[in-house]
Amino acid sequence: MLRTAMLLCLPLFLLVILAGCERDNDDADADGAPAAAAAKPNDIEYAEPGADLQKRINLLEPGDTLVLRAGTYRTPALRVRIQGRADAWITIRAEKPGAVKLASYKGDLFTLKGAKFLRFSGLEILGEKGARTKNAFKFYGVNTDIAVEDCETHHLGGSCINASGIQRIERLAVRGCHIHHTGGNGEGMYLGHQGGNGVVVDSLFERNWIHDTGGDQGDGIEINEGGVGNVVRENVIYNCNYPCIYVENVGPGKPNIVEGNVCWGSNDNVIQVNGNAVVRNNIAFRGKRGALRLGPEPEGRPLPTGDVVIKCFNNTLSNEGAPAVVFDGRAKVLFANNLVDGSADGAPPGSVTHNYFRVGGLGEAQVRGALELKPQDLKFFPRDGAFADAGFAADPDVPAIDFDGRPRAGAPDLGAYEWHAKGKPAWRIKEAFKPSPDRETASR
Ligand SMILES: [Ca+2]
Ligand SMILES: [Ca+2]
Repeated sequence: MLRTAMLLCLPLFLLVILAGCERDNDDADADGAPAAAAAKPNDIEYAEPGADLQKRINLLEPGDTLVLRAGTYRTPALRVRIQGRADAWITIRAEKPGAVKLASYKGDLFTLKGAKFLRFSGLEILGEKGARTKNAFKFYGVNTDIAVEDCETHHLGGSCINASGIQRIERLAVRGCHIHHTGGNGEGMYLGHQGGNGVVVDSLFERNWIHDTGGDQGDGIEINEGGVGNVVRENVIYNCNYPCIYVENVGPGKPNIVEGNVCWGSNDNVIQVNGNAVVRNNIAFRGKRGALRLGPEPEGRPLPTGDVVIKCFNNTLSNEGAPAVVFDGRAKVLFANNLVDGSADGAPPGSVTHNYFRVGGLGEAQVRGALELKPQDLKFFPRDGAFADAGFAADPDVPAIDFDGRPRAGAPDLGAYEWHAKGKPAWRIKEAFKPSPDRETASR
């Protein structure tokens, strides 16, 4: 009995010693530098299925990592109110990516409010029968510097990222996530708030694989009014009820960038951009209303104001049964170097120049050639050298690389690929993550 008590006391004793050491260090720090933080080593904590995750999350401090061991965690919604520091992020991650499943009894899985410098990595968040997780990550209030990496979310009653309840998010990064089979409103990511009361800014959404987004709406990635300085790139998005990518901002500010994405299969427009954006190097096809729409819907949306121009360069747009590109007719555009494998609807103010149109034609300096794409085989590399070096160069946002991340040589080409005689893309489009150009180079 005494022995047990001593054993129990021993860790406590060590803790007192250690705490004492920390205090000594603080006292020794005479030059007035911030002391306590440096003295505390970054903790790596482990949790197993059945652990009280809420309690464990509440204890995390700057620099700490909570590692979830393999298994299935069934939990109430987890409130995340913790803050790391720029030099000491807090991480919540799977010990082995893909081996940790999280399901909420009901409601959301993680709810973030006032969180900062926080990373989630390698987690699988799912809805299960009888334990229907709504949103995987639901945001409230103000959150900054949040990363969601290499996670999978699926069969939810909501979205992967739902930021409908925010005041503001700055520097959110969602990358390498596999997002599918959403429910509720059904967006893969719902960023900001329709009408602009709550904005997502300076954020990055890259190399995600998003498909089969359903529910009432089911956009793939939706950035709402007031969101500026965001980058949506290198995502593979298909089978969406609403647009695969929808970017609404019509006001001034840093443009949103939509680039290097491949998107197909929407009951709406495949990509829709309403204003103040640069849209380049994308491949979009098979949309019930259009492959690309530039400008808001006719019904009751605000129009771009002032000098806002939608710049649209080097996209490959293909469609049958509906236009390949739809111009709102009121939103100002600079539309150049695009391969339009189908028809164009509407006539925009602004400049339409150096494009190919398979059906009909629009604007200045149209380029002719034999474009034989095979959308059914996901093949979009043009056969005809007529599109090489035939483009428009006089804008700083004309891309210096192509869809595959290869440098563009000579004058700009038309379409998402830089044409070359070998006629082969670096990456064959498929239902998978798009590899990063770095990885691509490394493997060649
Ligand atoms: Ca929506
Ligand atoms: Ca070229």
